[in-house]
Amino acid sequence: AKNKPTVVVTRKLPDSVETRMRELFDTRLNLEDKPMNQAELVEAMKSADVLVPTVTDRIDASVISQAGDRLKLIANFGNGVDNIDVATANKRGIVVTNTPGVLTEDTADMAMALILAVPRRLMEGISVMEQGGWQGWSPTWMLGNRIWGKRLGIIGMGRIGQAVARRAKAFGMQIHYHNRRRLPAAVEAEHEATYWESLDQMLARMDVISIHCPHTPGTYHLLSARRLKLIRPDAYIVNTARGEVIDENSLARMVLNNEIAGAGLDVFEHEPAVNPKLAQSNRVVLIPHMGSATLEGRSDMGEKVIINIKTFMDGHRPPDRVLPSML
Ligand code: 8YV
Repeated sequence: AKNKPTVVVTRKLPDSVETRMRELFDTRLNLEDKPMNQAELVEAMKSADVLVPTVTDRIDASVISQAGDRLKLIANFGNGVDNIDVATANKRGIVVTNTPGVLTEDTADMAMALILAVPRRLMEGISVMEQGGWQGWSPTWMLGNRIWGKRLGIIGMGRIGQAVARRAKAFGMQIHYHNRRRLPAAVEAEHEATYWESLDQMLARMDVISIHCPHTPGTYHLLSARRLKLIRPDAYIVNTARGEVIDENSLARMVLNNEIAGAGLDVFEHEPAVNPKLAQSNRVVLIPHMGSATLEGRSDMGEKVIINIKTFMDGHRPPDRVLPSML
């Protein structure tokens, strides 16, 4: 019988996924679920044919070059691969895969939840009730902003961006988007979406902005201090993509100075740290990187990881191979 590949998993995964992996591979699990530091990652990679990292593992050029020759596949448990230096891995003959598709709807749901929660001041209302602070109803109290009829500007109109567009359209929003490439006319028509080649021009016209692009060298601080200033002071911003896409310090300052109406953030520049200015403000809703956090989603992500490993080990091209040219 063929030797089973040694698969090192860096974090605790759903039980069903771990069970299946143990059946198929010589699987080394991280039952404690303690994040590995760079030295521990290097050690783990030395004894692995396959590494299964998550967003909390920084597989940079230094880690890859110290990892030795045994490692052949990095099967990321996650869609974003900004935690992995894909080009360096590929140069050393290591294939990288991700888990696209299966977290689209869950992430879009969370973005829509924030698009609703922030303008309607949902968390403020909840916190009044939790603190027993409800003195009585008033026609002018707790007024938020309507989203129906408003303009939603989607940055990054891929799978998740389009899933958000479908939801927002059902809530009566007008869909606008900025993307590296304009969508085919038929897809644009399906979403009744308006394309903005200029991100600057789009930002200045939107009521709500939602980010759905990957974090790459090209999108780092895409929403820089300068661009954030283009956003109208009565507009809202939602981020379920990657914290690095927004200059978080500048955003925090703007929120405190009432230069933006509010923000709904699932992701942060230096997770798990959160800019304390953001945490202070009641105009923001903060959640801890929960976009894909459903039992179903995380199980499906595990399935994808397993299929990628199996296909690769059987000598075929894994379905979700990531190439530097795709980033
Ligand atoms: C996960 C994500 O939380 O897929 C992504 O890019 O950010 C989330 O699905 C995380 O990546 C798991 O590693």
